[in-house]
Amino acid sequence: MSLKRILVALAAMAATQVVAAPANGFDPLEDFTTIHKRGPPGKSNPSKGNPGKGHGKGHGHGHDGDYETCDTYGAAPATKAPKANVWGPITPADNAAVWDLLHADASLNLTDPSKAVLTDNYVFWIDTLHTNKTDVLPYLEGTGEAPPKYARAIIFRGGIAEPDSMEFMVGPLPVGPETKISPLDYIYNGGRGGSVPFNGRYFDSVRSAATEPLLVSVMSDVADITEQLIGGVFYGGSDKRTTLTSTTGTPMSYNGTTTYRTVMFRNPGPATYLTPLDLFVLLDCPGTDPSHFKLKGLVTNQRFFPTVAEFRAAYEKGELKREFVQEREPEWALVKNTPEMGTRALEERFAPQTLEIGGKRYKFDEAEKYVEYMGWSFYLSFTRTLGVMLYDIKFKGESVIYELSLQEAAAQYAGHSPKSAATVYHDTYYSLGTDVATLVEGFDCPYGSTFLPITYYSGNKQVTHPNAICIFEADIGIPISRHRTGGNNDYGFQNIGTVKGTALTVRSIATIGNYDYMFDYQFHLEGSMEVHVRASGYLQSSYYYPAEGGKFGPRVQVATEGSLHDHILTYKADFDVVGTKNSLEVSEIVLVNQTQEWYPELGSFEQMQLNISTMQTEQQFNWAPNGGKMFCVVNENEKNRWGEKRGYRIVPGKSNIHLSPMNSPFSKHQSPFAKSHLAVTVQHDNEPYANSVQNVNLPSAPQQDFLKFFDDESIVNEDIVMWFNLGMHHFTRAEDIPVTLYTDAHSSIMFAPQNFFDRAQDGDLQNRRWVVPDAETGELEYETHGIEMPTCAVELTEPVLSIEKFTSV
Ligand SMILES: *[C@@H]1O[C@H](CO)[C@@H](O)[C@H](O)[C@H]1NC(C)=O
Ligand SMILES: *[C@@H]1O[C@H](CO)[C@@H](O)[C@H](O)[C@H]1NC(C)=O
Ligand SMILES: *[C@@H]1O[C@H](CO)[C@@H](O)[C@H](O)[C@H]1NC(C)=O
Ligand SMILES: *[C@@H]1O[C@H](CO)[C@@H](O)[C@H](O)[C@H]1NC(C)=O
Ligand SMILES: *[C@@H]1O[C@H](CO)[C@@H](O)[C@H](O)[C@H]1NC(C)=O
Ligand SMILES: [Cu+2]
Repeated sequence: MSLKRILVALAAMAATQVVAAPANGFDPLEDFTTIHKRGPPGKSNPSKGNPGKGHGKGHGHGHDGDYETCDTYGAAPATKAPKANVWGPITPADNAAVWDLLHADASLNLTDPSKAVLTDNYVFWIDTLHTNKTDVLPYLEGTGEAPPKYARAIIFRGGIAEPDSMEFMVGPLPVGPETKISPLDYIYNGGRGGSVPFNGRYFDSVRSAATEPLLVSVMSDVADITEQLIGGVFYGGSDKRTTLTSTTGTPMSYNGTTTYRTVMFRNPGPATYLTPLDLFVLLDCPGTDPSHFKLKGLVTNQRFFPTVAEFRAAYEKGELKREFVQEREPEWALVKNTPEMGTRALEERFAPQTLEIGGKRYKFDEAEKYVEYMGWSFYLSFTRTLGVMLYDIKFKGESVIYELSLQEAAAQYAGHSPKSAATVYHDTYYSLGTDVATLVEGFDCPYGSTFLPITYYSGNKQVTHPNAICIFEADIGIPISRHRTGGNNDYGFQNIGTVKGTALTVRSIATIGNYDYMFDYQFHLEGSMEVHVRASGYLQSSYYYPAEGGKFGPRVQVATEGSLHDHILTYKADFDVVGTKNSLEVSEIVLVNQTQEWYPELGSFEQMQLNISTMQTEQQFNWAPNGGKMFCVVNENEKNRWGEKRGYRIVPGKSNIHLSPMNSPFSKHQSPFAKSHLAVTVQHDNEPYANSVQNVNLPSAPQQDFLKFFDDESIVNEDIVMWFNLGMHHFTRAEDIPVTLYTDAHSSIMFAPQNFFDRAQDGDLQNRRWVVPDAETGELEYETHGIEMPTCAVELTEPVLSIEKFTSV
């Protein structure tokens, strides 16, 4: 099998900018030796410390000094992972072999997906199956072999007596005599195992193509009306006369016994999501026989017409109006400079940057996708369904989290129209990992970041997106700790201690249709870590109906209303705080009226105190109002020097919300994971995922029901898993145009050591200052630990963006 490499260069700009060089006069890059006394800035010779390595471009130019180039682009120093990455994706060779094995199996009777019709059996996708933790732990402890990899494969079976979608596990890999294809049932609790009824399964291009003739016939019948009413016509997606785009959201079924399709029309073009039109065509399209597909009705002007005849009659009576004309030109909705908005003073200057000018301070094992940073270590994995996943997260050699992964990116909309009222998205349905792509260096991630590709499989081919994940250490803009000790001397203080604040971030952006979700895992120097998600990209908006009075969102364009919706990002954090046996300690601030003997004048007076308890059983739960409950994952068997249980606190961050609708028919039983802020369960190999990728179409008969995880098992001194939700109530606004802003659309959570250590883990950091006034002279003495400011020239290069595809032939 040979690999054919197709390289599409999007842009290859070789411009080089020299952005930092010693200025005339005071030299900010001046040699900063161990003790620097206050006084006139000493004119010492520029040091040649930290010559550029790897990417070294020789000498900087254009300034008096003769500086080496900073190591901004240097590769992260190599390291060797202590263990093989047993969580990593299956290899391209494994994928191809699994593909061949499936197609060689006569009982599966598979058709080439590119030629498939509704009544064929064909592969939907192949991905990596999670590796059972029970098998991994002995390997990590050195008492067992590395567990083998397994693939998971979803097969659409339109060709069997009761058509469905069926999932299989294939392994062990690599494919050999032991390899078996077996039903993948054990991860699903809905009652049908890996089988999804045909009417609930993913609505792929084959199903879409099968319903297109009905849609085209309805829309052709009313083309004269749509031209007047919404300014366009639809004769089919590939018909040259067509001037509209059609789109369908999810869910498309309630319990898998039928399929309905709610078609919405928009103006085509890059800003299509912002140019919705006031027409919906509702189709019933159950089963594999298109002769059973029927029109359910048309909706416009917020009125429902069961038949084309009734629709036409209303139009001919002059009852249907176009109140607002939707924009057809996309210019106003593009993320590009808008000169009409004017300019801002000093905007022509190069913006501040975060650069790893001292050379990278993290190590990377490229083969095992293993990172070490300032005491932290972890492995990366990736799947087409869930994107980037982290495993075996340790700090200073002790385990903190076994698995940290996104489980679902859900959204639910509201509105008085068939589309906005009925839309619930589960982005794993769309294989959100496959939407993780190109990051623009210097903008999406700092210049000089480490960029990694992602690979997934499309049929028997591998698809690679280069520059899809970035890793970088950045200045967080605050010291992590500092104190100025008050002085009884003439200088006002005795000392100032301040510790440089930086953090390592692993970032990816998945553009799932309209939205660009940015996923960050951030590691702080003192042992805490944060998970952030931000959203940018286009609103899924609605046609503007003034009669609603803004209750589903404001008008944001002539004919466009921002639709109210919730975003809920569900994560799994399998904590293993110094081992697998953990408990969840809840410390609640309670108010008590009590007396203290030495305040007889007060009698009984109010105080707060902690009511400390251990949560007993699996449950979903919420953050307390006013932050009144602290949740800590503790190890009861491990105490710190002070006798306290060692733990990690789950610290609320920004916008820690859960899904608002609790009883909506569109999210009733297939989205329970989104309906609480937090949840805790016992780890089980058959409960690796909160959701299933085809659940969204089964709101009343889910394939996977997260609620079934909660069967009153004890969580005391057990291997517990925390689930948490990040997100936002998307309170849409004019400033969502052209796209939602990452600054505001941001949610986060933190995990911070809580008596995990005997003291804060900042004492061993050397990038700090300890400033003491000399007792005699008052001159300030700075302790710098010999870490010198690099005296080098920063040369930044415009990134070369590319989309690479590797196709096996
Ligand atoms: C295999 O599938 C095709 C349709 O793709 C069908 O016509 C044929 O009857 C099937 N063969 C068997 C043995 O089921
Ligand atoms: C699905 O829902 C329909 C309509 O409510 C009902 O008639 C049918 O029994 C349900 N089927 C299943 C399998 O739940
Ligand atoms: C404390 O006593 C005051 C006065 O009687 C009462 O209003 C308050 O509710 C009490 N607080 C608590 C926590 O019991
Ligand atoms: C302390 O917490 C426990 C467990 O939640 C609860 O049963 C008890 O009532 C609380 N006590 C006070 C004083 O709030
Ligand atoms: C993982 O564990 C489950 C539950 O014990 C078991 O059914 C399944 O076969 C295991 N998977 C693999 C790949 O060994
Ligand atoms: Cu939104």
